[in-house]
Order: sequence, then structure tokens, then C-alpha cells
Amino acid sequence: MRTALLLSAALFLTACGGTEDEAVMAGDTGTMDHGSMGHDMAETEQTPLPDDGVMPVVAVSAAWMRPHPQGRDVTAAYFTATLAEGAADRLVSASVTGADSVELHGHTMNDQGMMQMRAVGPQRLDAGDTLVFAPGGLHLMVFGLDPVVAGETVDGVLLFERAGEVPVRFAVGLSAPEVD
Ligand SMILES: [Cu+2]
Repeated sequence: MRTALLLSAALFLTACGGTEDEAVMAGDTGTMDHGSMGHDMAETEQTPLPDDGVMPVVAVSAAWMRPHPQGRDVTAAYFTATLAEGAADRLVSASVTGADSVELHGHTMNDQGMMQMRAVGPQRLDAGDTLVFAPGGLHLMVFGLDPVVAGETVDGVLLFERAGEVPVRFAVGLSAPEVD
């Protein structure tokens, strides 16, 4: 039994961080428990952000989105965000042009040692820190978008508590775009 659980955990980890889209999507929409969003939101304590009097400016890089696996309308998108100015901000939500909805997701280990993904609350970003959405960790779950393929770009918006709407352009591909 224990072996089976460990194997399951390994499979989920592979699915979350790997490049095998069918495995990823099987996990995204099938066996993975997305948990209760309401529960998670309630858990998130909205501590006041420190204020240095400077309006935060968010810089987004390495924005990319996985192509849709055949027959699925769910995919994941990733990015890296830093503060170019200001002391602190918080990513509240995200949207993608043409998608029905976008959720902030994270991975957690359940009490049986299996990785699960679930909707998470706002994600804080402090000066000098990096907010990383990447395979195996935080990701944007994109629902109801017409299938995209590698080489395309998709526009979206990251909504920050202070900086407001930050435009982002996701490059569709199987891995993060090269940083130039
Ligand atoms: Cu997800």
C-alpha cells in the first residue's frame, strides 16, 4: 500500500512538472483534486501591504502557456513577476483573452503523500523577491480557451492589488521561452 502511494506521488509530480501534456492534463482535469476554492480563500489572511508611498510597478517575464492537449479545453500558463518599483503588492487574479476563466493554482501534499493542485488565494510579491509561476508549483489554470498551439501568443492580464492590471503576453510552447 505504501509503495502504491509513493508511486502515485511520483506520477503526480511528473505530471505537474513534466512536458508530457496528456499526463499533465489527465491530472489537471481527472484524478487531481482541485479542492474547495472557498475554503482556500477563507484561509488566506489579507495582511495589509507595507507602503513606501511608491505605486508598485510590476515587471513580468518568461510568460508562456502550454499547448492544449487534443480534446481538452484546459491548459496551464506560467510567468515570473518582480517589482520594478514599490515595496509590496499582491497578485489577486488573472484573465486570458478568449478564456472562460483563469484560476490561480498551487500544489500541496495531502495527508496521504500525494500531490494535489487546488485554487489558491492572492499571492504576495515583495520588493527584491520573485513571484514564480512554473511547472510543479504555482500556475495559472486556463479554462475554456480555444485550443492554442506552439508558436502562437495569447494575451492576458494579471490583476495586482496596487499596480492594477498588468498586461502579459504568453508564448505558447512546451517550455519557458528563452530569456534574452
Ligand atoms: Cu491547476
